[in-house]
Amino acid sequence: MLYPISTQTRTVMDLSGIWKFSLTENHDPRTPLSSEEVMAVPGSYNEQGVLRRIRNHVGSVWYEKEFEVLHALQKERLVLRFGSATHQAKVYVNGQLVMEHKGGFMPFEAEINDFLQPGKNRVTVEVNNILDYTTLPVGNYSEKDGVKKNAPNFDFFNYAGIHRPVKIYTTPKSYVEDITITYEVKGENAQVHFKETVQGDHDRVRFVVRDEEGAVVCDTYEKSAVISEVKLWNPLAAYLYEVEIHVEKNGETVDLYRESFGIRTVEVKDNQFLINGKPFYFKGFGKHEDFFVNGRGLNEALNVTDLNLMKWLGANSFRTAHYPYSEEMMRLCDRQGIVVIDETPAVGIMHGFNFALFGGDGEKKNTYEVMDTREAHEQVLRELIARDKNLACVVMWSVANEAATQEEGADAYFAPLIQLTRDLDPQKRPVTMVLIMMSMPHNDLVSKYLDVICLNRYYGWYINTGELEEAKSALRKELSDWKTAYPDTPVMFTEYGADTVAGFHAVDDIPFTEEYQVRYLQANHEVFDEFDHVIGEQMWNFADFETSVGIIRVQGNKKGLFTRQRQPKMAAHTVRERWMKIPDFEYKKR
Ligand code: BDP
Repeated sequence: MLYPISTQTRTVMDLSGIWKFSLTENHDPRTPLSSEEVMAVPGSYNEQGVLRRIRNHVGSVWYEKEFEVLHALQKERLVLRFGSATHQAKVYVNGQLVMEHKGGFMPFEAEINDFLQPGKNRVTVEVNNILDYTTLPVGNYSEKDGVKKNAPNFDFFNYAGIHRPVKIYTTPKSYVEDITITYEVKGENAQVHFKETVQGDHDRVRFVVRDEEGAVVCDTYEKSAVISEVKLWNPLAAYLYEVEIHVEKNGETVDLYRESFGIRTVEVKDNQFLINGKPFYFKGFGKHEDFFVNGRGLNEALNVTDLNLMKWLGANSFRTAHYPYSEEMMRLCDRQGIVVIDETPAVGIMHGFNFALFGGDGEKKNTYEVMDTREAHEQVLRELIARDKNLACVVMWSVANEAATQEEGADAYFAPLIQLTRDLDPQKRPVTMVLIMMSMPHNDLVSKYLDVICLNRYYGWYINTGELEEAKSALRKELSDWKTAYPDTPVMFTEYGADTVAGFHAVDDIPFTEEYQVRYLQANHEVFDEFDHVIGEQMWNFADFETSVGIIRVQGNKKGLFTRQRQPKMAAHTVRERWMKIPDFEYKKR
Protein backbone atom coordinates (compact mmCIF):
# COMPACT_ATOMS: atom_id res chain seq x y z
CA MET A 1 0.00 0.00 0.00
CA LEU A 2 1.39 3.37 -1.01
CA TYR A 3 2.24 6.05 1.54
CA PRO A 4 0.13 9.18 0.97
CA ILE A 5 2.11 12.07 -0.49
CA SER A 6 1.41 15.36 -2.21
CA THR A 7 2.52 15.77 -5.80
CA GLN A 8 1.37 17.93 -8.71
CA THR A 9 -1.67 15.60 -9.02
CA ARG A 10 -2.34 14.69 -5.39
CA THR A 11 -2.80 16.40 -2.05
CA VAL A 12 -3.00 15.28 1.57
CA MET A 13 -5.15 16.62 4.43
CA ASP A 14 -4.05 15.64 7.90
CA LEU A 15 -6.80 15.00 10.45
CA SER A 16 -4.35 14.77 13.35
CA GLY A 17 -5.24 16.88 16.34
CA ILE A 18 -7.92 16.85 18.98
CA TRP A 19 -10.79 14.39 18.49
CA LYS A 20 -13.90 13.84 20.60
CA PHE A 21 -13.58 10.69 22.68
CA SER A 22 -15.90 8.45 24.65
CA LEU A 23 -15.77 5.11 26.47
CA THR A 24 -19.45 4.53 25.71
CA GLU A 25 -19.86 0.95 24.50
CA ASN A 26 -23.14 1.31 22.63
CA HIS A 27 -22.90 4.46 20.61
CA ASP A 28 -24.99 4.82 17.44
CA PRO A 29 -22.68 6.52 14.92
CA ARG A 30 -25.66 7.97 13.02
CA THR A 31 -25.89 10.55 15.78
CA PRO A 32 -22.96 12.82 16.68
CA LEU A 33 -20.86 11.67 19.62
CA SER A 34 -21.92 13.61 22.67
CA SER A 35 -18.95 13.73 25.01
CA GLU A 36 -16.90 16.34 26.77
CA GLU A 37 -13.85 14.09 26.67
CA VAL A 38 -11.15 14.55 24.03
CA MET A 39 -8.04 12.71 22.87
CA ALA A 40 -5.12 13.75 20.74
CA VAL A 41 -4.56 11.77 17.55
CA PRO A 42 -2.08 10.20 17.09
CA GLY A 43 -1.60 8.89 20.62
CA SER A 44 -2.64 6.12 22.99
CA TYR A 45 -5.70 6.96 25.04
CA ASN A 46 -4.35 5.03 28.03
CA GLU A 47 -1.75 7.65 28.94
CA GLN A 48 -3.69 10.74 27.94
CA GLY A 49 -6.77 9.60 29.84
CA VAL A 50 -4.83 9.59 33.15
CA LEU A 51 -7.64 7.90 35.11
CA ARG A 52 -7.74 4.16 35.66
CA ARG A 53 -11.13 3.79 33.93
CA ILE A 54 -9.52 5.04 30.71
CA ARG A 55 -6.02 3.64 31.18
CA ASN A 56 -7.27 0.12 31.84
CA HIS A 57 -10.42 0.21 29.75
CA VAL A 58 -11.33 -3.04 28.01
CA GLY A 59 -13.46 -3.07 24.88
CA SER A 60 -14.53 -0.36 22.50
CA VAL A 61 -13.97 3.38 22.63
CA TRP A 62 -15.24 6.01 20.19
CA TYR A 63 -13.43 8.83 18.44
CA GLU A 64 -15.01 11.53 16.29
CA LYS A 65 -13.87 14.53 14.28
CA GLU A 66 -15.51 16.95 11.88
CA PHE A 67 -13.87 17.90 8.62
CA GLU A 68 -14.66 19.77 5.46
CA VAL A 69 -13.29 19.12 1.98
CA LEU A 70 -12.23 21.94 -0.29
CA HIS A 71 -14.76 22.25 -3.07
CA ALA A 72 -12.08 22.06 -5.77
CA LEU A 73 -11.01 18.64 -4.51
CA GLN A 74 -14.39 17.00 -4.66
CA LYS A 75 -13.99 15.82 -8.23
CA GLU A 76 -10.90 13.83 -7.20
CA ARG A 77 -10.83 10.42 -5.51
CA LEU A 78 -10.86 11.14 -1.80
CA VAL A 79 -9.30 8.39 0.30
CA LEU A 80 -9.54 8.26 4.07
CA ARG A 81 -6.49 6.52 5.46
CA PHE A 82 -5.44 5.43 8.94
CA GLY A 83 -1.74 4.72 9.60
CA SER A 84 -3.03 2.31 12.27
CA ALA A 85 -5.76 1.90 14.87
CA THR A 86 -5.05 -0.51 17.71
CA HIS A 87 -6.33 -3.20 17.55
CA GLN A 88 -9.62 -3.22 15.59
CA ALA A 89 -11.49 -0.39 13.99
CA LYS A 90 -14.81 0.38 12.37
CA VAL A 91 -14.87 3.67 10.54
CA TYR A 92 -18.03 5.63 9.73
CA VAL A 93 -18.42 8.76 7.65
CA ASN A 94 -21.59 10.70 8.41
CA GLY A 95 -22.89 7.64 10.24
CA GLN A 96 -22.31 5.17 7.40
CA LEU A 97 -19.81 2.35 7.74
CA VAL A 98 -16.96 2.85 5.24
CA MET A 99 -14.40 0.29 6.41
CA GLU A 100 -13.37 -2.18 9.09
CA HIS A 101 -9.88 -3.34 9.93
CA LYS A 102 -8.41 -5.95 12.26
CA GLY A 103 -4.84 -5.68 13.45
CA GLY A 104 -3.38 -2.75 15.30
CA PHE A 105 -0.21 -1.92 13.38
CA MET A 106 -1.09 -1.65 9.71
CA PRO A 107 -2.53 1.10 7.52
CA PHE A 108 -6.00 0.79 6.02
CA GLU A 109 -8.02 3.05 3.77
CA ALA A 110 -11.22 3.51 1.78
CA GLU A 111 -12.54 5.83 -0.86
CA ILE A 112 -15.15 8.10 0.75
CA ASN A 113 -16.55 10.22 -2.10
CA ASP A 114 -19.95 8.53 -1.96
CA PHE A 115 -20.29 9.16 1.76
CA LEU A 116 -19.58 12.87 1.78
CA GLN A 117 -22.09 15.69 2.02
CA PRO A 118 -21.73 19.40 1.33
CA GLY A 119 -20.26 21.42 4.18
CA LYS A 120 -19.35 19.65 7.42
CA ASN A 121 -18.67 15.93 7.53
CA ARG A 122 -18.13 13.65 10.47
CA VAL A 123 -15.69 10.75 10.79
CA THR A 124 -16.47 8.41 13.68
CA VAL A 125 -14.27 5.49 14.69
CA GLU A 126 -14.97 2.62 17.04
CA VAL A 127 -11.65 1.24 18.27
CA ASN A 128 -11.52 -2.01 20.18
CA ASN A 129 -8.51 -3.21 22.20
CA ILE A 130 -9.51 -6.81 22.92
CA LEU A 131 -6.85 -9.41 22.26
CA ASP A 132 -7.61 -13.11 22.34
CA TYR A 133 -6.44 -16.40 20.87
CA THR A 134 -7.38 -15.35 17.34
CA THR A 135 -5.54 -12.01 17.32
CA LEU A 136 -1.93 -10.89 16.99
CA PRO A 137 -0.55 -10.08 19.44
CA VAL A 138 -2.19 -12.85 21.47
CA GLY A 139 -4.18 -11.91 24.56
CA ASN A 140 -5.88 -13.84 27.35
CA TYR A 141 -9.32 -12.26 27.11
CA SER A 142 -11.89 -13.33 29.70
CA GLU A 143 -15.23 -12.24 31.09
CA LYS A 144 -16.37 -13.21 34.56
CA ASP A 145 -19.34 -11.82 36.48
CA GLY A 146 -19.61 -9.02 33.96
CA VAL A 147 -15.95 -8.02 34.41
CA LYS A 148 -13.85 -8.05 31.25
CA LYS A 149 -10.14 -8.83 31.50
CA ASN A 150 -7.71 -8.27 28.69
CA ALA A 151 -4.44 -9.71 30.01
CA PRO A 152 -1.70 -9.52 27.37
CA ASN A 153 0.21 -12.72 26.61
CA PHE A 154 3.32 -10.58 26.12
CA ASP A 155 5.53 -8.17 28.04
CA PHE A 156 4.51 -4.66 26.98
CA PHE A 157 1.60 -2.45 27.90
CA ASN A 158 -1.42 -3.00 25.68
CA TYR A 159 -1.62 0.60 24.49
CA ALA A 160 -4.64 1.33 22.31
CA GLY A 161 -6.30 4.04 20.29
CA ILE A 162 -5.52 5.79 17.02
CA HIS A 163 -1.75 5.50 17.09
CA ARG A 164 -0.79 6.85 13.69
CA PRO A 165 -1.92 9.76 11.53
CA VAL A 166 -5.35 9.91 9.93
CA LYS A 167 -5.26 11.49 6.50
CA ILE A 168 -7.48 12.18 3.56
CA TYR A 169 -5.51 12.10 0.35
CA THR A 170 -6.64 12.70 -3.18
CA THR A 171 -5.82 11.01 -6.42
CA PRO A 172 -7.16 11.63 -9.89
CA LYS A 173 -9.66 9.04 -11.17
CA SER A 174 -6.83 7.35 -13.05
CA TYR A 175 -4.13 6.68 -10.53
CA VAL A 176 -1.14 4.65 -9.44
CA GLU A 177 -2.41 2.11 -6.95
CA ASP A 178 0.86 0.32 -6.24
CA ILE A 179 4.46 0.05 -7.37
CA THR A 180 6.91 -2.77 -6.77
CA ILE A 181 10.59 -2.18 -7.41
CA THR A 182 13.10 -4.98 -7.81
CA TYR A 183 16.58 -5.04 -9.26
CA GLU A 184 19.71 -7.00 -9.97
CA VAL A 185 23.11 -5.47 -9.42
CA LYS A 186 25.54 -6.42 -12.17
CA GLY A 187 29.00 -5.01 -11.63
CA GLU A 188 28.80 -1.22 -11.83
CA ASN A 189 25.21 -1.24 -13.06
CA ALA A 190 21.77 -2.16 -11.80
CA GLN A 191 18.91 -3.52 -13.84
CA VAL A 192 15.79 -2.09 -12.21
CA HIS A 193 12.28 -3.46 -12.75
CA PHE A 194 9.03 -1.64 -12.15
CA LYS A 195 5.75 -3.41 -11.62
CA GLU A 196 2.92 -0.95 -11.30
CA THR A 197 -0.78 -1.29 -10.70
CA VAL A 198 -2.74 1.52 -12.27
CA GLN A 199 -6.49 2.02 -12.05
CA GLY A 200 -8.68 3.99 -14.42
CA ASP A 201 -8.46 5.10 -17.99
CA HIS A 202 -4.92 5.76 -19.28
CA ASP A 203 -2.66 5.16 -22.27
CA ARG A 204 0.71 4.39 -20.82
CA VAL A 205 2.97 4.71 -17.79
CA ARG A 206 6.29 6.48 -17.76
CA PHE A 207 9.07 5.97 -15.22
CA VAL A 208 11.55 8.74 -14.53
CA VAL A 209 14.32 7.86 -12.11
CA ARG A 210 16.39 10.58 -10.49
CA ASP A 211 19.47 10.34 -8.35
CA GLU A 212 19.96 12.22 -5.08
CA GLU A 213 21.11 15.32 -6.94
CA GLY A 214 17.93 15.32 -8.97
CA ALA A 215 19.64 14.28 -12.20
CA VAL A 216 17.58 11.99 -14.43
CA VAL A 217 19.26 8.58 -14.66
CA CYS A 218 16.54 6.98 -16.75
CA ASP A 219 13.32 8.02 -18.42
CA THR A 220 11.36 5.18 -19.96
CA TYR A 221 8.05 3.58 -20.82
CA GLU A 222 9.65 0.17 -20.40
CA LYS A 223 9.17 -1.83 -17.20
CA SER A 224 12.88 -2.24 -16.83
CA ALA A 225 15.85 0.08 -17.06
CA VAL A 226 19.58 0.14 -16.44
CA ILE A 227 21.08 2.50 -13.92
CA SER A 228 24.75 2.72 -14.75
CA GLU A 229 27.43 3.41 -12.17
CA VAL A 230 24.85 2.64 -9.55
CA LYS A 231 25.30 4.10 -6.08
CA LEU A 232 24.39 1.48 -3.53
CA TRP A 233 22.40 1.92 -0.33
CA ASN A 234 24.67 1.02 2.56
CA PRO A 235 24.22 0.82 6.32
CA LEU A 236 24.63 4.36 7.72
CA ALA A 237 25.37 5.59 4.20
CA ALA A 238 21.98 5.46 2.57
CA TYR A 239 21.61 6.40 -1.06
CA LEU A 240 18.07 6.75 -2.36
CA TYR A 241 16.94 7.07 -5.93
CA GLU A 242 13.45 8.31 -6.64
CA VAL A 243 11.15 7.07 -9.35
CA GLU A 244 8.41 9.31 -10.67
CA ILE A 245 5.55 7.27 -12.01
CA HIS A 246 3.57 9.21 -14.59
CA VAL A 247 0.18 7.86 -15.60
CA GLU A 248 -0.36 9.34 -19.05
CA LYS A 249 -3.47 10.01 -21.08
CA ASN A 250 -3.27 11.73 -24.48
CA GLY A 251 0.36 12.60 -23.82
CA GLU A 252 -0.38 14.33 -20.50
CA THR A 253 0.46 13.24 -16.97
CA VAL A 254 -2.86 12.58 -15.23
CA ASP A 255 -1.31 11.12 -12.06
CA LEU A 256 2.15 11.37 -10.61
CA TYR A 257 3.48 9.38 -7.65
CA ARG A 258 7.04 9.38 -6.33
CA GLU A 259 8.65 6.42 -4.60
CA SER A 260 12.15 6.50 -3.15
CA PHE A 261 14.19 3.33 -3.27
CA GLY A 262 17.65 2.23 -2.33
CA ILE A 263 19.56 -0.42 -4.23
CA ARG A 264 21.40 -3.00 -2.17
CA THR A 265 21.73 -6.76 -2.12
CA VAL A 266 21.11 -9.05 0.84
CA GLU A 267 22.11 -12.68 1.03
CA VAL A 268 22.90 -15.30 3.63
CA LYS A 269 25.87 -17.36 2.53
CA ASP A 270 28.68 -19.31 4.17
CA ASN A 271 27.36 -18.54 7.64
CA GLN A 272 27.44 -14.83 6.96
CA PHE A 273 24.88 -12.10 6.40
CA LEU A 274 25.97 -10.26 3.28
CA ILE A 275 24.85 -6.75 2.43
CA ASN A 276 26.18 -5.70 -0.97
CA GLY A 277 28.30 -8.83 -0.91
CA LYS A 278 30.14 -8.00 2.33
CA PRO A 279 29.64 -9.72 5.72
CA PHE A 280 27.57 -7.40 7.93
CA TYR A 281 27.59 -7.43 11.74
CA PHE A 282 24.33 -6.32 13.40
CA LYS A 283 24.89 -3.92 16.33
CA GLY A 284 21.75 -2.59 17.88
CA PHE A 285 18.55 -3.32 19.68
CA GLY A 286 15.13 -4.68 20.03
CA LYS A 287 13.04 -1.55 20.53
CA HIS A 288 9.49 -0.55 21.28
CA GLU A 289 7.26 2.28 20.16
CA ASP A 290 6.83 3.62 23.68
CA PHE A 291 7.07 6.96 25.42
CA PHE A 292 5.51 9.05 28.13
CA VAL A 293 2.21 10.69 27.22
CA ASN A 294 2.14 9.46 23.60
CA GLY A 295 2.17 5.82 24.69
CA ARG A 296 2.54 3.99 21.39
CA GLY A 297 1.38 6.99 19.33
CA LEU A 298 3.62 8.30 16.57
CA ASN A 299 6.28 10.65 17.95
CA GLU A 300 8.60 11.78 15.18
CA ALA A 301 10.85 13.83 17.46
CA LEU A 302 11.39 10.70 19.54
CA ASN A 303 12.14 8.65 16.41
CA VAL A 304 14.80 11.14 15.30
CA THR A 305 16.26 11.23 18.82
CA ASP A 306 16.40 7.44 19.03
CA LEU A 307 18.21 7.11 15.71
CA ASN A 308 20.69 9.79 16.76
CA LEU A 309 21.30 7.99 20.05
CA MET A 310 21.91 4.81 18.09
CA LYS A 311 24.42 6.57 15.88
CA TRP A 312 26.13 8.02 18.96
CA LEU A 313 26.55 4.47 20.24
CA GLY A 314 27.92 3.08 17.00
CA ALA A 315 24.77 0.97 16.45
CA ASN A 316 23.65 0.17 12.93
CA SER A 317 20.35 -1.70 13.26
CA PHE A 318 17.24 -2.65 15.21
CA ARG A 319 14.34 -5.07 15.15
CA THR A 320 10.79 -3.72 15.17
CA ALA A 321 9.96 -5.74 18.29
CA HIS A 322 7.14 -6.84 18.57
CA TYR A 323 5.01 -5.37 15.79
CA PRO A 324 5.42 -3.34 12.61
CA TYR A 325 6.48 0.24 13.33
CA SER A 326 5.04 3.36 11.78
CA GLU A 327 5.62 4.08 8.12
CA GLU A 328 7.22 7.36 9.21
CA MET A 329 9.86 5.49 11.24
CA MET A 330 10.50 3.03 8.42
CA ARG A 331 10.96 5.82 5.88
CA LEU A 332 13.29 7.60 8.29
CA CYS A 333 15.43 4.46 8.65
CA ASP A 334 15.53 4.09 4.87
CA ARG A 335 16.78 7.67 4.59
CA GLN A 336 19.24 7.38 7.48
CA GLY A 337 20.72 4.01 6.61
CA ILE A 338 19.53 2.19 9.70
CA VAL A 339 19.22 -1.54 9.03
CA VAL A 340 15.88 -3.01 10.12
CA ILE A 341 14.61 -6.49 10.89
CA ASP A 342 10.90 -6.11 10.22
CA GLU A 343 8.76 -8.08 12.66
CA THR A 344 5.08 -9.02 12.56
CA PRO A 345 2.91 -8.60 15.70
CA ALA A 346 3.09 -12.39 16.23
CA VAL A 347 4.05 -12.33 19.88
CA GLY A 348 2.45 -14.49 22.55
CA ILE A 349 1.92 -17.64 20.47
CA MET A 350 2.71 -19.76 23.49
CA HIS A 351 0.04 -21.09 25.75
CA GLY A 352 0.47 -20.90 29.50
CA PHE A 353 3.89 -19.25 29.42
CA ASN A 354 4.63 -17.21 32.50
CA PHE A 355 0.94 -17.01 33.27
CA ALA A 356 1.68 -15.80 36.78
CA LEU A 357 3.14 -12.67 35.25
CA PHE A 358 0.87 -12.06 32.33
CA GLY A 359 -2.40 -13.49 33.58
CA GLY A 360 -3.21 -16.52 31.42
CA ASP A 361 -5.71 -19.12 32.59
CA GLY A 362 -3.06 -21.04 34.47
CA GLU A 363 -3.36 -24.42 32.78
CA LYS A 364 -0.72 -25.34 30.22
CA LYS A 365 -2.15 -26.79 27.03
CA ASN A 366 -0.78 -27.37 23.55
CA THR A 367 -0.47 -23.96 21.97
CA TYR A 368 -1.45 -25.04 18.48
CA GLU A 369 -4.58 -26.81 19.72
CA VAL A 370 -5.92 -23.83 21.62
CA MET A 371 -4.71 -20.87 19.59
CA ASP A 372 -6.24 -19.90 16.29
CA THR A 373 -4.00 -17.15 14.92
CA ARG A 374 -3.31 -18.43 11.44
CA GLU A 375 -5.72 -16.14 9.66
CA ALA A 376 -4.43 -13.04 11.45
CA HIS A 377 -0.87 -14.17 10.81
CA GLU A 378 -1.37 -14.59 7.07
CA GLN A 379 -3.21 -11.28 6.85
CA VAL A 380 -0.49 -9.33 8.60
CA LEU A 381 2.27 -10.91 6.53
CA ARG A 382 0.45 -9.87 3.38
CA GLU A 383 -0.13 -6.35 4.63
CA LEU A 384 3.37 -5.88 6.05
CA ILE A 385 5.17 -7.02 2.94
CA ALA A 386 2.85 -4.98 0.73
CA ARG A 387 3.66 -1.92 2.85
CA ASP A 388 7.43 -2.33 3.29
CA LYS A 389 8.52 -4.32 0.22
CA ASN A 390 10.40 -1.44 -1.45
CA LEU A 391 12.39 -0.37 1.62
CA ALA A 392 16.13 -0.96 1.35
CA CYS A 393 16.47 -0.67 5.14
CA VAL A 394 14.44 -3.85 5.61
CA VAL A 395 16.95 -6.68 5.26
CA MET A 396 15.05 -9.54 6.91
CA TRP A 397 11.50 -10.47 7.95
CA SER A 398 10.80 -11.81 11.42
CA VAL A 399 7.72 -14.01 11.24
CA ALA A 400 7.24 -14.24 15.02
CA ASN A 401 8.80 -13.52 18.38
CA GLU A 402 9.15 -16.28 20.97
CA ALA A 403 6.45 -18.62 19.74
CA ALA A 404 6.19 -22.13 21.20
CA THR A 405 8.51 -23.47 18.53
CA GLN A 406 9.52 -26.43 20.65
CA GLU A 407 5.91 -27.67 20.93
CA GLU A 408 4.26 -30.24 18.73
CA GLY A 409 2.41 -28.46 15.96
CA ALA A 410 4.97 -25.68 15.52
CA ASP A 411 6.29 -27.15 12.32
CA ALA A 412 2.85 -27.49 10.72
CA TYR A 413 1.88 -23.99 11.83
CA PHE A 414 5.05 -22.12 10.83
CA ALA A 415 6.38 -23.89 7.73
CA PRO A 416 3.56 -22.52 5.50
CA LEU A 417 3.88 -19.02 7.01
CA ILE A 418 7.61 -18.92 6.38
CA GLN A 419 6.98 -20.09 2.83
CA LEU A 420 4.27 -17.46 2.40
CA THR A 421 6.73 -14.78 3.50
CA ARG A 422 9.22 -15.95 0.89
CA ASP A 423 6.55 -16.09 -1.80
CA LEU A 424 5.20 -12.64 -1.01
CA ASP A 425 8.50 -10.78 -0.88
CA PRO A 426 9.47 -9.51 -4.33
CA GLN A 427 13.05 -8.90 -3.10
CA LYS A 428 13.39 -12.40 -1.57
CA ARG A 429 14.95 -11.17 1.65
CA PRO A 430 16.09 -13.65 4.29
CA VAL A 431 13.44 -14.86 6.72
CA THR A 432 13.82 -15.52 10.42
CA MET A 433 11.91 -16.19 13.64
CA VAL A 434 13.04 -15.16 17.07
CA LEU A 435 13.49 -18.11 19.41
CA ILE A 436 12.71 -18.24 23.12
CA MET A 437 15.13 -19.77 25.67
CA MET A 438 13.22 -23.06 25.81
CA SER A 439 13.72 -23.55 22.07
CA MET A 440 17.12 -25.18 21.87
CA PRO A 441 19.01 -27.01 19.12
CA HIS A 442 17.71 -30.41 20.27
CA ASN A 443 14.00 -29.52 20.44
CA ASP A 444 13.33 -26.51 18.23
CA LEU A 445 11.11 -27.39 15.29
CA VAL A 446 11.44 -24.35 13.02
CA SER A 447 15.17 -23.52 12.83
CA LYS A 448 15.53 -25.77 9.82
CA TYR A 449 13.40 -23.29 7.83
CA LEU A 450 15.25 -20.13 8.87
CA ASP A 451 17.99 -18.24 7.07
CA VAL A 452 19.30 -16.85 10.33
CA ILE A 453 18.67 -18.33 13.79
CA CYS A 454 17.71 -15.43 16.05
CA LEU A 455 18.05 -16.05 19.76
CA ASN A 456 16.56 -14.30 22.78
CA ARG A 457 18.82 -15.41 25.63
CA TYR A 458 18.99 -14.37 29.25
CA TYR A 459 21.92 -16.31 30.76
CA GLY A 460 22.90 -14.27 33.79
CA TRP A 461 19.41 -12.83 34.15
CA TYR A 462 16.43 -15.22 34.16
CA ILE A 463 18.81 -18.13 34.66
CA ASN A 464 22.27 -18.09 36.32
CA THR A 465 21.04 -14.89 37.93
CA GLY A 466 24.00 -12.94 39.30
CA GLU A 467 26.37 -15.76 38.26
CA LEU A 468 28.18 -14.50 35.20
CA GLU A 469 30.82 -17.24 34.99
CA GLU A 470 28.10 -19.90 34.97
CA ALA A 471 26.15 -17.82 32.49
CA LYS A 472 29.08 -17.67 30.09
CA SER A 473 29.62 -21.43 30.21
CA ALA A 474 25.95 -22.13 29.53
CA LEU A 475 25.90 -19.68 26.63
CA ARG A 476 29.09 -21.16 25.17
CA LYS A 477 27.61 -24.63 25.32
CA GLU A 478 24.44 -23.53 23.60
CA LEU A 479 26.30 -21.75 20.81
CA SER A 480 28.44 -24.83 20.17
CA ASP A 481 25.29 -26.95 20.06
CA TRP A 482 23.72 -24.68 17.43
CA LYS A 483 26.88 -24.84 15.40
CA THR A 484 26.83 -28.63 15.51
CA ALA A 485 23.13 -28.92 14.74
CA TYR A 486 23.00 -26.22 12.02
CA PRO A 487 26.56 -25.79 10.74
CA ASP A 488 25.48 -23.62 7.80
CA THR A 489 23.05 -21.28 9.51
CA PRO A 490 24.33 -18.09 11.12
CA VAL A 491 23.11 -17.13 14.56
CA MET A 492 22.40 -13.70 15.96
CA PHE A 493 21.16 -12.38 19.28
CA THR A 494 17.91 -10.48 19.06
CA GLU A 495 17.59 -10.16 22.83
CA TYR A 496 19.87 -10.34 25.84
CA GLY A 497 19.60 -7.94 28.72
CA ALA A 498 19.31 -7.28 32.43
CA ASP A 499 16.75 -5.09 34.20
CA THR A 500 18.62 -2.09 35.54
CA VAL A 501 17.16 0.66 37.66
CA ALA A 502 19.12 3.83 36.88
CA GLY A 503 20.79 4.99 40.06
CA PHE A 504 21.21 1.55 41.69
CA HIS A 505 24.87 0.73 42.31
CA ALA A 506 26.96 -2.08 43.80
CA VAL A 507 30.50 -3.40 43.82
CA ASP A 508 29.55 -7.08 43.59
CA ASP A 509 27.40 -8.63 40.85
CA ILE A 510 24.05 -7.48 42.15
CA PRO A 511 21.16 -7.64 39.69
CA PHE A 512 19.29 -4.40 38.95
CA THR A 513 22.39 -2.24 39.46
CA GLU A 514 24.06 -0.27 36.70
CA GLU A 515 27.34 -2.10 37.33
CA TYR A 516 25.62 -5.45 36.85
CA GLN A 517 24.19 -4.38 33.49
CA VAL A 518 27.70 -3.40 32.39
CA ARG A 519 29.18 -6.72 33.48
CA TYR A 520 26.25 -8.78 32.18
CA LEU A 521 26.63 -7.25 28.72
CA GLN A 522 30.40 -7.67 28.77
CA ALA A 523 30.04 -11.34 29.69
CA ASN A 524 27.67 -11.90 26.76
CA HIS A 525 29.88 -10.00 24.34
CA GLU A 526 32.93 -11.99 25.39
CA VAL A 527 31.17 -15.20 24.36
CA PHE A 528 29.67 -13.76 21.15
CA ASP A 529 33.18 -12.84 20.05
CA GLU A 530 34.37 -16.43 20.41
CA PHE A 531 32.01 -17.70 17.70
CA ASP A 532 32.42 -16.91 14.03
CA HIS A 533 28.87 -17.88 13.20
CA VAL A 534 27.46 -15.19 15.53
CA ILE A 535 26.62 -12.41 13.10
CA GLY A 536 25.14 -9.81 15.36
CA GLU A 537 24.02 -8.50 18.72
CA GLN A 538 20.79 -6.63 19.26
CA MET A 539 20.31 -6.17 22.97
CA TRP A 540 17.08 -5.90 24.90
CA ASN A 541 16.10 -3.13 25.06
CA PHE A 542 17.01 0.24 23.62
CA ALA A 543 15.09 2.04 26.38
CA ASP A 544 13.01 1.19 29.44
CA PHE A 545 9.36 0.72 28.49
CA GLU A 546 5.89 0.35 29.97
CA THR A 547 4.39 -3.08 30.71
CA SER A 548 1.40 -4.45 32.58
CA VAL A 549 1.84 -4.36 36.34
CA GLY A 550 3.47 -7.44 37.87
CA ILE A 551 5.88 -8.29 40.61
CA ILE A 552 8.85 -8.68 38.28
CA ARG A 553 8.32 -5.29 36.65
CA VAL A 554 9.36 -2.07 38.36
CA GLN A 555 7.07 0.50 36.74
CA GLY A 556 7.79 -1.22 33.47
CA ASN A 557 10.60 -3.26 31.98
CA LYS A 558 13.95 -1.76 32.93
CA LYS A 559 16.26 -3.55 30.51
CA GLY A 560 16.87 -0.35 28.57
CA LEU A 561 20.35 0.88 27.80
CA PHE A 562 18.62 4.24 28.14
CA THR A 563 15.95 5.18 30.63
CA ARG A 564 12.48 5.77 29.27
CA GLN A 565 13.33 9.50 29.05
CA ARG A 566 16.44 8.60 27.00
CA GLN A 567 19.16 9.24 29.56
CA PRO A 568 22.08 6.83 29.19
CA LYS A 569 22.68 4.25 31.90
CA MET A 570 26.31 3.51 32.75
CA ALA A 571 26.35 0.59 30.28
CA ALA A 572 25.58 2.92 27.36
CA HIS A 573 29.12 4.26 27.65
CA THR A 574 30.76 0.83 27.72
CA VAL A 575 28.62 -0.44 24.88
CA ARG A 576 29.58 2.65 22.91
CA GLU A 577 33.25 1.93 23.47
CA ARG A 578 32.73 -1.59 22.10
CA TRP A 579 30.54 -0.72 19.14
CA MET A 580 32.70 2.17 18.00
CA LYS A 581 35.46 -0.40 17.49
CA ILE A 582 33.30 -2.92 15.66
CA PRO A 583 33.06 -2.15 11.95
CA ASP A 584 29.72 -2.65 10.18
CA PHE A 585 31.42 -5.05 7.77
CA GLU A 586 34.05 -7.79 8.08
CA TYR A 587 34.07 -7.83 11.88
CA LYS A 588 34.62 -11.56 12.17
CA LYS A 589 37.77 -12.34 10.23
CA ARG A 590 37.97 -15.86 8.89
C1 BDP B 1 11.37 -11.81 26.04
C2 BDP B 1 10.39 -11.05 25.18
C3 BDP B 1 10.33 -9.57 25.48
C4 BDP B 1 10.44 -9.32 26.96
C5 BDP B 1 11.79 -9.84 27.44
C6 BDP B 1 12.01 -9.61 28.95
O1 BDP B 1 10.60 -11.27 23.81
O2 BDP B 1 9.14 -9.03 24.96
O3 BDP B 1 10.27 -7.98 27.30
O4 BDP B 1 11.87 -11.22 27.18
O5 BDP B 1 11.64 -10.49 29.71
O6 BDP B 1 10.68 -12.88 26.55
O7 BDP B 1 12.49 -8.56 29.31
